[in-house]
Amino acid sequence: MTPAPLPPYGNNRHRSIRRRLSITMATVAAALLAVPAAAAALPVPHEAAASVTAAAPPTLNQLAAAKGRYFASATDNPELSDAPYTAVLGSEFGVITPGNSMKWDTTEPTRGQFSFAKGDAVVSFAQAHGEDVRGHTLVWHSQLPGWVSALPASEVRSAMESHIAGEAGHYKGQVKAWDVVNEPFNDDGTYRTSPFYNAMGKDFITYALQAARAADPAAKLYINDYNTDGTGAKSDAMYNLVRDLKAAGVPIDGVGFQAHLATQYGFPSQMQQNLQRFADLGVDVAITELDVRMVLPADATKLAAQSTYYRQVTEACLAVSRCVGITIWDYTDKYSWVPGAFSGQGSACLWDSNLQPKAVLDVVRTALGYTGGGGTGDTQAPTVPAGLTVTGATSSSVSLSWTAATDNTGVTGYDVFRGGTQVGSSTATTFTSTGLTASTAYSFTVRAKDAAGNVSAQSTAVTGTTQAGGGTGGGTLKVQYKNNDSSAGDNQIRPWLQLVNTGSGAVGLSSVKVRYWFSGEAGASTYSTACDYAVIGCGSVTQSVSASGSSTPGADHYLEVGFSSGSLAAGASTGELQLRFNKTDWSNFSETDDYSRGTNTTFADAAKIAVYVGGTLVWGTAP
Ligand code: 9MR
Repeated sequence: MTPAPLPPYGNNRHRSIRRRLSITMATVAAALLAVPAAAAALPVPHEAAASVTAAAPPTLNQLAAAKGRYFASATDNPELSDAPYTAVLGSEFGVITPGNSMKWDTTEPTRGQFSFAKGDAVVSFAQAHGEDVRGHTLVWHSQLPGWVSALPASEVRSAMESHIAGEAGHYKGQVKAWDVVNEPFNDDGTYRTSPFYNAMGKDFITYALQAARAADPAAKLYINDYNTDGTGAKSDAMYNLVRDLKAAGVPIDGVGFQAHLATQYGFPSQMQQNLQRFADLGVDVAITELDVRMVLPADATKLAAQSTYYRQVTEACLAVSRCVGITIWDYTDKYSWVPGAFSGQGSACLWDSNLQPKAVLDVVRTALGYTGGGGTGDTQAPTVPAGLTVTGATSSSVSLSWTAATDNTGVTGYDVFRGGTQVGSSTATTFTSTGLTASTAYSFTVRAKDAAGNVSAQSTAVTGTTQAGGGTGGGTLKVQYKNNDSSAGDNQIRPWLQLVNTGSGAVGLSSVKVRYWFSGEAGASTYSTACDYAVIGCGSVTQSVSASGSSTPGADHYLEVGFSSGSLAAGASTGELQLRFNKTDWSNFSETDDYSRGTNTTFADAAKIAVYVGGTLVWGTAP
């Protein structure tokens, strides 16, 4: 295939979008082949050039056009007098949509008396900036003047057809696509009652589409709705409607998916597959009102979800060849409909309320194929997560925690690697790696990421070892300690210990180790150990002393206690282990600062003596 010429940009975008709305598969494929590398070198439209640096990325519409799509924004008439706002509106997008000014209550507030001044202002703005217009909307139950609702049923069809003829006729040739019918369904997939449905049943949709085709034969005709973005009853109802309209030869060119998403409600199920099944009916599909709101205040978790949703919507559209473009329901929080409609929610748009680009804008750019730097200017990676530790293990899982990383725009999450392969992500500073093999050591690292896709280097690795299997259930162990040493400055240390199984299953003792940290002081670096008495028998108790490598005061060595055999039943204790050790030159210790030492002379839980099962820390805090 010979690649087609690049889609025109900048002041020629009008032509590019007109062509886009009837784009063929061949031009999509050619654009995909031809443009990404060249896009970054294309001139920035003059409106943007005044306010951004030479390193500014391509516009959203340029990036989308390189993928054979348009990128659009809603707008509204009061906003058109906000010069900083219109600088972006007029440069970043290939298509704009009036959020209100083509609705029935504005265009025909009194029967037969049309008022197109506000809609015309949006069209004029678009034309002055080389942008196309999506018309929104001809037939909708809302923002409908009272006179329509008051009509006798017998007059509603003619009023509807006159309205469509008047409005779509007025904008003939100036509106590239119309949301002819908006929101015809209830969420359960039944038809919504409205003056139109009440008067004509579902045939009002057919009549509306036919009237729109007659008024402007070149305009693409859409049905548009919300909560049809993923699969479900409402989406099925829309699918069945479009299938039946196509089968009956009713003029329908596209289906609009509003995509008003919210981080607290999850991402629509199978959006890409859903768009594809509509496309397979022989219609275009479009994302028509995208925004992703959240319950305020925003935090890293919500922002990460929002970024993911914007990315997934963009990817879904790009994956469906008949998805012609994406419209965001205004580009800035300054004019978003969300706070007015959902109290306490917001931050739904790509630019903030001061018209500053947000990090999520870079996420959308990246999803559209942009690989260059620049963007919101954020090329700074988060700090490397520190303090990665194993906080627990079962026979099939290892739990991790780490210290939060920091970032100039905020950390949005962490990737977790096991043996060098990413095994998951977390928006919190904890993660549990599951599906592991018993009694096996695994190496873990984590890295931090931000909304612009910058990632930190990987953390220092930590080893987590799963518990032994055996089907007895994961026991939970703790260690208790009593100080049986009357002198903190003599030549022996006498930790008396007992191990307690607080879990609901037996634990095999041979994989258990207990560590008591102390300072070796001057003198010999070799040690002797003794077990004077153990309820379970000193013969099954092992002891050794090792240098710890820890720089924590009082913790340069540890006594490690193990067991050669045996099992500790649920709820059972080993009973006391009367332990003692000394340096081989019998030089004195100075125990008062020893990390694991306590002064209690009856047994008590010891948080600074650690218990490991199969090498994994299950009790206490290691230095
Ligand atoms: O953005 C529009 C807002 O300014 C209006 O107050 C609101 C009134 O219903 O309509 C908004 O746009 C809606 C669109 O026309 C249809 N889908 C839902 C949009 C958000 O409410």
